[in-house]
Amino acid sequence: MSQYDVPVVWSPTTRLHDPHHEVWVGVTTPAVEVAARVDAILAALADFPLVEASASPSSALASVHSAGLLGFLESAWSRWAGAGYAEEVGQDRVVPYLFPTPAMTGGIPLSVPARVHAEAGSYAYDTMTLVGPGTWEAASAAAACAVEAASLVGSGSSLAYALCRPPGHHATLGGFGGACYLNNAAVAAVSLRAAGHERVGIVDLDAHQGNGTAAIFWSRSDVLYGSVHVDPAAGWFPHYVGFASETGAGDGIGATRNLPLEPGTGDGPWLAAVSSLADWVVSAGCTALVVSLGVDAAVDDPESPLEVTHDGYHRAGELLRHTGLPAVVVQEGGYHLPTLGSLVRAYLTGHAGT
Ligand code: SP5
Ligand code: ZN
Repeated sequence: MSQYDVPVVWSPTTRLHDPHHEVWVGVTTPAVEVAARVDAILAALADFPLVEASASPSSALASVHSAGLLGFLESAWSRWAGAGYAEEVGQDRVVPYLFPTPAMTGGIPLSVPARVHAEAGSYAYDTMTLVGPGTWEAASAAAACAVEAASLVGSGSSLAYALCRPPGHHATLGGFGGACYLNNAAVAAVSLRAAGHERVGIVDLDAHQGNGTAAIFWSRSDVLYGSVHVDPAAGWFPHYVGFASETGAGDGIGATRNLPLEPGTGDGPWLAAVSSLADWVVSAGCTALVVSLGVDAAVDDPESPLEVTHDGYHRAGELLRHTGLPAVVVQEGGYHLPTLGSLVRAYLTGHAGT
């Protein structure tokens, strides 16, 4: 199989979300998950066949996210714009203000707050993941790319790539964060389940553990989640989860695997972890694969301290090709624009066997 056989499912609508800033430890900093990422990846995949997504993501989204989250994301920007926050306080994106965790509420039943700047904290779990004009449209279009790529694989293609952005693996059933709004990999997995695959394996190569995907499938045995990522115990996002001790609950006991690595880890140990996850999904009887392809584990990436090379990503693609499983590759992170496209290409050509 060559690159000429790997469909790149994308949508121009994904460019509509362009967060110019984020808020981190109270400081406004430039956004890294920018619309230019789409074009950096497209440019590097110019000889792959392009497919513009036209699928509806609604039913897949309803099966992985709460109605509350979907309704909030769809309406938040127009509520914010209509309430005049840009003019009155100088903030032109939806930013949470307080978080109704048990630390605040102590178990008292909650009411829905009157103002959108208060309600945002019911769904946003960090201050870095802002909602602006086009965020809902772009995130929905990214989910549509995942549905369409899964549909190609569900109907017989061996490999399809969904150029999803904003990314998705930090989005939970009822929450958004980590630059993610809707969980594209989870959408791909449930779409493959609906296409008849009894057990689907997700292998997450992003530098950060995909806490959203892990949480969505935490208690399920029909979708396995395995991740290699920088050790949260070394002080990295998502900080609270992503530890090796987390292996699932209930029906999902044993269906989650986290392989954390020390900052500074390069190709050798990273590929050993990828190989272990590849063997695991095969031995567990998965018949289809979803790859959460973050390329932010690369050495030049500004958002992670892992030191994987282009050759490492190419070899990771080869390792997952050797599972023999049909695969949907979903884009996650990767923030170094000069190398982003070539890293994605390195992975995909490895997975395609070219
Ligand atoms: C999908 C994905 O890769 N999400 C990344 C989420 C982790 N972001 C953590 C950011 C930590 C603070 N970054 C400071 C840089 C200031 N712009
Ligand atoms: Zn990441």
